Amino acid sequence: LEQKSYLGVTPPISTAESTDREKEVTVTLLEELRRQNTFESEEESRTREIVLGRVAALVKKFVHRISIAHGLSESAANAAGGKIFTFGSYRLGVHGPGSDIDTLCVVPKHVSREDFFETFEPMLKELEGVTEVSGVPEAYVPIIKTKIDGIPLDFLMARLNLAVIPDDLSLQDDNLLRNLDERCVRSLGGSRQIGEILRLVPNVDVFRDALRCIKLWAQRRAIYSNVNGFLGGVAWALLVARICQLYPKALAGAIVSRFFIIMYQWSWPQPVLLKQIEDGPLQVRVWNPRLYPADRSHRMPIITPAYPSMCSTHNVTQSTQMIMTEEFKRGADIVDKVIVGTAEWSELFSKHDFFHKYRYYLQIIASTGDQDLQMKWSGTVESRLRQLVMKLEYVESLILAHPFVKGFDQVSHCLNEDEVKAVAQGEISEAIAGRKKEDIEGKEGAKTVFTTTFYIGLAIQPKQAGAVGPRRLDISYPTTDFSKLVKMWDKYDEKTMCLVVRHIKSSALPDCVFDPGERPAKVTQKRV
Ligand code: 3AT
Ligand code: MN
Ligand code: MN
Repeated sequence: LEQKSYLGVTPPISTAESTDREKEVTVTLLEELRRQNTFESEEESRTREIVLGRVAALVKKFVHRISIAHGLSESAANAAGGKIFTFGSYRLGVHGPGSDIDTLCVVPKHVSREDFFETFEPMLKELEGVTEVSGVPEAYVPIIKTKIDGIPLDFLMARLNLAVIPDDLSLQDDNLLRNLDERCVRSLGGSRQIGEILRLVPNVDVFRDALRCIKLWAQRRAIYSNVNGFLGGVAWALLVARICQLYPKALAGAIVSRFFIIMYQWSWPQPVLLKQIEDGPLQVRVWNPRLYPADRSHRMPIITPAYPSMCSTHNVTQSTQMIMTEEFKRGADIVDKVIVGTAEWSELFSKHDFFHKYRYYLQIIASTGDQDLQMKWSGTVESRLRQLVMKLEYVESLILAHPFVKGFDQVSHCLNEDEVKAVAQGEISEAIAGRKKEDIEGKEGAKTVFTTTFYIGLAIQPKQAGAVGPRRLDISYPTTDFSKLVKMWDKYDEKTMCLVVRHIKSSALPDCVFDPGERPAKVTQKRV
């Protein structure tokens, strides 16, 4: 029987080494990535290692403390162990300056999630160099966010069914998931997926350099965002990893070039897999379009490799798929030119043109009178935006509805109820915009309003030749429907939260969506 000699679900496309030209463009690519400031300094890198060392020791101290409280002997408490695993961009080796370190704390079975928030969190607060600590125990994936020596860290925790967590523990074994709390299974997920990705690529250094390029490109082109229907960090990593499998000997420059052309031509909804999907010991769903209709609706399925395998691109819609496909094409064209020497890598990373591209935009304005509430309300609205995009996709004369990847936050100090109403409608006059907190302090009826404005660009079908009268675009149904849907949120309160959806012409876009000097010259009739 022939032994499989390759990584992936098919043999490689080519096992050839990169050409001399591909070597050259790989060198210039890395130079450009350095110029674009995607790498941290050596000093920051050392700080991270020191912080991680201190954190690893703190986790052991925490497990020791809880063990003693449970009546274990000093030696048993020491042996109980405790280990940290990193995941996210740091573990992948593609983090930039200022990235966080996503850190999973693995503890033995006598240490509980309550201990994590009641004992470990206060221990963190006492650690030298800690500036921020905030635990969110009720989150879907419970988390403690912190900053140590200037480095942001996200802490998750998983309690395994083991009396002792040895230093050489690996999380690869699916049986570790047996009889665990769901939150622990979810917390282990990120780390297990990344461990598997790194095992499934032929050359980790090539993978890292190519992924760094794709990440920067996707961020600059405004298509890096899972919640808005584009791809998140894990999905981009999986795509690059698959290309690495298909060209196991290629250098990063060659991987990037194949990446664009293969992704442009991919026959979706054929899934991208790094290995065959495996079954495992839990009563949980594994991605399976033959069994589950919901999985059949995934347009660009990119499947995580570790059990339980899931689709990392659940949010992709018809519109976002079209936008990404266009970007793959643009990338392929530029990289072709880079290879023949008629373009520079920097062209690949030029800023998106979202706010220049459309004649009409939808503004979705979420507002409240309180900063903390605003975070929750705008987050809820943002998480439902793709529902609006999908409803708009049914509108006949719309070719696509293009959601922008981030909302714009503004704080407005209003003197009266009329101003409050105007701001909530997106009408922030220069007088309001220029006002400071002090200007309204102590004034009766004055109020501060927090707004977050999301944008959807509307590509409208050109008017049919011979058609009579103006083309009508009726989007009242999808927008009303969307408002209703958002307000079904169980914490929605009509007295404190406001949502406005309206459409504007591109000329009415506010200055804050443009970089200084980016705004196209307006045709002004006022100044003659
Ligand atoms: P950065 O370099 O940190 O910007 P990253 O890929 O590490 O890039 P994050 O730190 O935001 O990005 O996320 C790392 C992983 O943590 C990705 C995902 O598995 C998990 N994760 C992120 N946000 C959440 C969330 N809100 N809830 C649960 N898991 C999350
Ligand atoms: Mn991270
Ligand atoms: Mn994080």
